[in-house]
Order: sequence, then C-alpha cells, then structure tokens
Amino acid sequence: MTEKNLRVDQVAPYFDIGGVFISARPYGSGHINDTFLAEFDGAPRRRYIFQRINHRIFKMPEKLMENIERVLSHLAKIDGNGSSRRHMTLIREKSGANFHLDKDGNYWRAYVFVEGARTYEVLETPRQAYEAAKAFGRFQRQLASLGGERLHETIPDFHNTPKRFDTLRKMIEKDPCNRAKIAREQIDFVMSRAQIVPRLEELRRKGAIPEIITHNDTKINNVMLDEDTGEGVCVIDLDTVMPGISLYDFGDMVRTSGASSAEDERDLSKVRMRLDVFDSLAKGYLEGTGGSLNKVEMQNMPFSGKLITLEIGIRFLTDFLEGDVYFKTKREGHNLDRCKVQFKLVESIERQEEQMMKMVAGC
Ligand code: ADP
Ligand code: GN1
Ligand code: MG
Repeated sequence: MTEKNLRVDQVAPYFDIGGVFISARPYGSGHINDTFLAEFDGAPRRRYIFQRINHRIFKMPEKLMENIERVLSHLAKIDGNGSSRRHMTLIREKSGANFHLDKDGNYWRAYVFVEGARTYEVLETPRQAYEAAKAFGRFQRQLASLGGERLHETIPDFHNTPKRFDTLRKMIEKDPCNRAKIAREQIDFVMSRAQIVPRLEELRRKGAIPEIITHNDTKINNVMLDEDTGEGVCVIDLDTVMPGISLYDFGDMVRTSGASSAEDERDLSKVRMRLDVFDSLAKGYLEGTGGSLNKVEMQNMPFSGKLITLEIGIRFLTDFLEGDVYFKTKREGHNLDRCKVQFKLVESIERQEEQMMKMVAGC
C-alpha cells in the first residue's frame, strides 16, 4: 500500500459506511482532486469513492461541500432518494458532517460508487455524445428549480475568459520559469484571437444570456454512461457547480466530446472537431435542457465550443509558463501538449463553424 492509500484507511472509519474497510486504490484521471476507489466488506454497498479535496485550488472546502449537499438533496427530491443512480449520494461523517477534516488539515469526502456505468476519455460514437449532452442538459434543467440563496462561487471568475487572458498576459511578462520562448507559437496563437475573448462575458453582462446554475466542468469524464444501454446515468465532479451561463457547459462539452483525440495527444494530426459528434451533442443538449435556451444562446453554441476550448488552452499555457502548479501532470511539457491540442481544435472549429451553425439551426 502506498502512503496515499493508507490515508484512506485512516479516514474511512470516520464515515458512516458500516462494514469493514478492505482496500483502496487511486482511481480515475481527474486533474484536480485525489480520488480513490475503496472496497468494504459487510457494508450496504461494497464500493465507495473517497476524495481528498484539493484545497489549494478550492480555498473554501466547507462552502463547496455546502453547495454539493444542496445540489444533491435537490436532485434526490426530483429523482427520488435511495438507490437511484441518477445522482451521486454523499456519505456523511458519523458526526453528521458532510466531510472529514483529518489531522493534517486535509478535507475528505465519500460518495457511493456509481455501479454499472463508466466514464470515457475520448468518446467513441455520436450516440455517446448525445447521451452525455442530454445528461448535462438535464442536470442544468433540474437545478433551475433550486430555491434559496445563490450558490457559493467555489472558484470566482472560473469561466471569465477575459480574466484568464489577462492572467496569461501577466504570466508571459513574468515568465518565472523562462519557458515563454518555448511557447512562442502558442502565445502568438492566443494574441491573434484576442478579439473573440470577451464575447460570452459581454452577453452575460448585458443580460442577453441569463445567469443559471451550471456545472462548469462538463468534460466528458465527468459524466457516467450506463455500461449496457449506453444511456447517460449520472453527472459527477460537482466542485464547480455554481452560477454561470449555459454556454460554459455546452462549450466544454464540444471541447472534450467533440474532440477526435485525447486532451494531451502528441500527434496533432489526429486532432480535429468531429462534425457528426457536434451534431449529436447539440441535439442531446437541446433535448436535455428541454427548450429552456433562448435564441442568443442557441446562436452561440458553436462559438462557445471555440471560446471555451481557447480558454482551457489559455489555462494550460498559463500553467506551463508558471511551472505546472495547477493541473496534475505526468510528463515534462504535459501542459504545453494539452495546450497545443486545444489550439488545434480551435482551428478545426474555425474551419467548420458555418456548418456547425447550420446543424444547430436544423435541430
Ligand atoms: P477530479 O475533480 O479530480 O476530476 P472527479 O470527481 O472527476 O475528480 O473524479 C475522478 C474520477 O473518479 C471520475 O472521472 C470518475 O471516473 C471517478 N468517479 C468519481 N466519482 C465517482 C462515483 N461516485 N462513482 C463512480 N466513479 C466515480
Ligand atoms: C480540470 O477536475 P477535472 O479534471 O474534471 C479543471 C477544468 C478543466 C479540466 C481540463 C476545478 O477538470 O476546469 O477544464 O481540468 N477543473 C478545475 O482537463 O480547474
Ligand atoms: Mg473530473
């Protein structure tokens, strides 16, 4: 057992699971939290997900968990409680708290493992895109009826592209690791697209696109599809659920589901936006959101794919220049590789934007 697994061993007894902890292993390929799959004997279920929340990135874990608790109890009311796989189920600490704070100051949470469903890194068929987009759209629609106070902003300005752009500019000036010279081509790529950066924020500010509760991290490995039927089962990774605009979510779906390659593919000749997948994404999303989008939102669906892809590319580039302090990396230049894929996708969208517009109009 690695030290990390031992930590799960030590925190598991604090959670109201019952049964005996057997083992835990690192799980999934998220870039932010430390995720483990834990097995228990004699508990109501055998498998649970344990996560150590990255509190360097999420600076207010209590507030974040307050959001998640409100969101999940709302979904449970709509979907029905208990064994539903439609939403995640949080396991409380025996004290009743929705997280456990360990002696080193780490925040832990536990969820029921969603069985019989899986995530993908690269989608294989347009049908999967339809199902994933429908599930994310449905999630947005269900949260439209969440009453009470505005959710906490777990990361302020998360999808504020102009702010992300400014942060990049400052990082280029500072160039703390002397890496800007390696990324000259990517820096020029962003600068030549500066004029598109503010569009979504302007539409939000003018009220042309309404503020709603959004997921904000609709990457394809954050939705689980049924292993047998392929249906969208459950939206996961709720750390960034907060006020936003619909197109942040649709844009990130286009970026990750529409892409023909992995996010960090090194052979850029494999990277393009798949039109048939885009078509299915648009159909699934419009179906899931159930007619709640206005004309401006619909007209900007292809654009949002381009802008959010550029934005995430900007974030990978910024992190590369800063010395890889935000996203988990597995190899040298990993963030720059990820950035290159995003920019190749942006170019591919630019070439196909007109056709994408026609597809949305045809939905
Ligand atoms: P990160 O914020 O680091 O991306 P996630 O919450 O997305 O972490 O979890 C990482 C991975 O763990 C997911 O991509 C998924 O494969 C798996 N996972 C997370 N929660 C569950 C769950 N409740 N049931 C099954 N698998 C899960
Ligand atoms: C992170 O947590 P994960 O791996 O699902 C990031 C997203 C990025 C994504 C890029 C909180 O998502 O915003 O789009 O990596 N999450 C956070 O792969 O920053
Ligand atoms: Mg994730």
